[in-house]
Amino acid sequence: MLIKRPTISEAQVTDYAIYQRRREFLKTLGGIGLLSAAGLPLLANAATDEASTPYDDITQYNNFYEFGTGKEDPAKHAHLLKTSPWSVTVDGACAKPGKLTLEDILKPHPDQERIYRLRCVEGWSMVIPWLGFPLADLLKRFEPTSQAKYVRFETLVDPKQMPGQKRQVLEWPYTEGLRIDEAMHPLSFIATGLYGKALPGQNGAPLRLVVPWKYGFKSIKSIVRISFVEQEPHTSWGRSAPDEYGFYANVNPDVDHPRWSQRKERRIGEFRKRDTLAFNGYAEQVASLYSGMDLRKNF
Ligand SMILES: Nc1nc2c(c(=O)[nH]1)N[C@H]1C(S)=C(S)[C@@H](COP(=O)(O)O)O[C@H]1N2
Ligand SMILES: [Mo]
Repeated sequence: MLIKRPTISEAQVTDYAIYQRRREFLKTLGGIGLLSAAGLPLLANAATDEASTPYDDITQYNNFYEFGTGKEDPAKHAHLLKTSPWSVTVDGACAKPGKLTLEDILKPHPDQERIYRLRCVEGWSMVIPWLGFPLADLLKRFEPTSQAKYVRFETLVDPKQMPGQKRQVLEWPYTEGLRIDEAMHPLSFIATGLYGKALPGQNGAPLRLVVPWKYGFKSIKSIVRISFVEQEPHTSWGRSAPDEYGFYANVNPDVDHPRWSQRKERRIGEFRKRDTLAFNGYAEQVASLYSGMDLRKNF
């Protein structure tokens, strides 16, 4: 029997094949000691050996409600988003607040690659080769004070560029947050690209958060404001349904969403469902952040 698959253009297949081969090549060089860890940003910190999800799926099956609630809406409408010039306001409990241009934000941070699983709360997942840098490296530049217990992030608001904002499907701006120790954890990442290329609008250009051990909705896109705050910030999803979308949102197969189980997931491109892993497979690195916490209450 033939299984119907989405068609992938020849150019994109080639693109993907070249990308995988380049990775294999660099892995070989690294393996025989031709490249130091420092000279191998592409592979340092690779979080998984699982096959990366094809570029077309990563960029054509998205959640980005600012462009509509359908999975194809972001790819269709993200061309409306103007990512240059772009600036990010940093404020709250820090010694060096300010409004920075995208160039100011990115300049001190050379590209690193991180291959991370992304598990959506809806029950699907992908493996995405991001380009970017650790969130902690960015946050430290602003010298957060001891009052900075949490970090709040906001996405751009502009219904002309983001037509989905003409409807109140969520509270705009899309707002998310992390506890400061989660934000400073080495796995927390600012992505500016994927598959070795600039980040497409539908994936959150020009810069977005990636927190791989949490459900995808924590990984806020197209960030324009970062605030150091003392209280746990409200979030857009938490406001819309507090019983369904908790602040922590750590991937947890043992805690069901009120309307569905979280035991299994469908990896995009695969047929048989996979078991969902505690902390999305990153338990060894992050479980200690939550020692002593009741993860059913703090879902
Ligand atoms: N601003 C904003 N960020 C967002 C969303 C959104 O609707 N708006 N959706 C979230 C959800 S639910 C998921 S699963 C991921 C999807 O990221 P991807 O489209 O790059 O795979 O983005 C998250 N970040
Ligand atoms: Mo999601």
